[in-house]
Amino acid sequence: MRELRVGLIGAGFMGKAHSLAYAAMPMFFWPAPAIPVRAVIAEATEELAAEGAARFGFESSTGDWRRVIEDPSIDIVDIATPNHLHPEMAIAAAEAGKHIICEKPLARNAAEAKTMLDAVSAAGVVNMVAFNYRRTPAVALAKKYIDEGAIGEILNFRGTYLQDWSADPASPLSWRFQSAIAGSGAVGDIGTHIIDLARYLAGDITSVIGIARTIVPERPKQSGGRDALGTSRTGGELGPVDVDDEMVTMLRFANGAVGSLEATRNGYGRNNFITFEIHGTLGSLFFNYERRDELQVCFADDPSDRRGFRTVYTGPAHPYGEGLWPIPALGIGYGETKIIEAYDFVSAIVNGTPVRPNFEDGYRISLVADAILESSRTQQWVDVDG
Ligand code: NAI
Ligand code: SOE
Repeated sequence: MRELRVGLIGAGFMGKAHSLAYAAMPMFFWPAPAIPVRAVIAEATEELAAEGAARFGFESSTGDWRRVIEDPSIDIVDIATPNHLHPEMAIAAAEAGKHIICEKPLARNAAEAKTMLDAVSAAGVVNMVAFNYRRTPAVALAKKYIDEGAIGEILNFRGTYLQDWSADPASPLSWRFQSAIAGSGAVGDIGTHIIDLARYLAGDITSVIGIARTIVPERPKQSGGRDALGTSRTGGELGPVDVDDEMVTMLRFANGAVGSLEATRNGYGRNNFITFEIHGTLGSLFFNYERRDELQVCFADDPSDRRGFRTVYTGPAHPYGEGLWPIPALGIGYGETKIIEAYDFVSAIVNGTPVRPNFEDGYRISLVADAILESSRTQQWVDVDG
């Protein structure tokens, strides 16, 4: 069976998720399109890289990510570092002819994302941006129902992504609170996930008006480059937060639908509360990632005395069901979304088929994010145009 050699850059939270996905993908999807070989892992230092290789099962390690790009045996470059490093790494990888999967957001802003899109377009390499939540089977099922016309024309998309890991002002000033590294805050970090779902399910977004604001202006400085995601309390010297903590926005879609999005990392009690409710002319769909085996559906032609939301538990009859677990509701997790992502990416390389979301989608999502931030500054509707 064909093998594809992977060079992974970054051994943090996403380094772990992607390594798991490469190892597990053939166990779920068999026969696998190809076997991903965990070949080399790069980190900020030789020590971190060696630790990453030992932990995540890579053949070798390096403290210099350029060695991954220069290695002729590497087929796939996987970028799982903080956002400011994505453009330089992706452009170098494209110029070296590598297939690229890059973590979200594609870059700190749309201008940077465009340089990455141009590079992969010129190189003709397979490219994907890791907005994995659309690969939750219940989300893919919502897409299937919409494409089949089961809820008719879409009228309204309401989306949220609510978390609370940074609600405590004592949680550390990680890279996610620094615009030079992250680009923006809740808008870029989690807002882009729900923008991806809005575009995937309801179509292109044409204009926005929103509010993005910072709630905690200073946080204790953190030592080390890896984000502790609110779990450590350093209590030391404070440094400035120069990104947004939450955003609320209204949307207009190209197909005439309207919608709203909210994102916060300061909503006590909400953990990974990615929800959408979609109203169509023939029915409605509701999804909550915290109950991610379930899609709530209501169809207009249900008998009026039985009308109401009911629950479909995803399983073998649904998207990706052939590779996952044999009984509905055994439990889909975050790991499965990354395994499916790896499967679709590797399949695209082997079969020469398109894969989404690609860098074009990543760029268009960044345009929406930038427009939300601009409308927050101007308090005007802003057109999304690239
Ligand atoms: P993290 O802070 O846990 O890990 C980042 C790693 O990159 C650290 O280990 C750091 O030492 C390493 N790194 C920094 N500079 C480097 C360099 N020059 N060369 C090699 N490695 C370097 O961050 P996390 O959470 O893994 O985030 C990474 C990316 O993944 C970000 O773009 C983030 O937005 C995205 N992400 C996506 C998620 C999703 O659900 N799709 C979930 C979490 C993060
Ligand atoms: C923190 O908000 C974070 O790790 C995001 O960066 C991810 O993209 C999200 O999926 C989980 O939460």
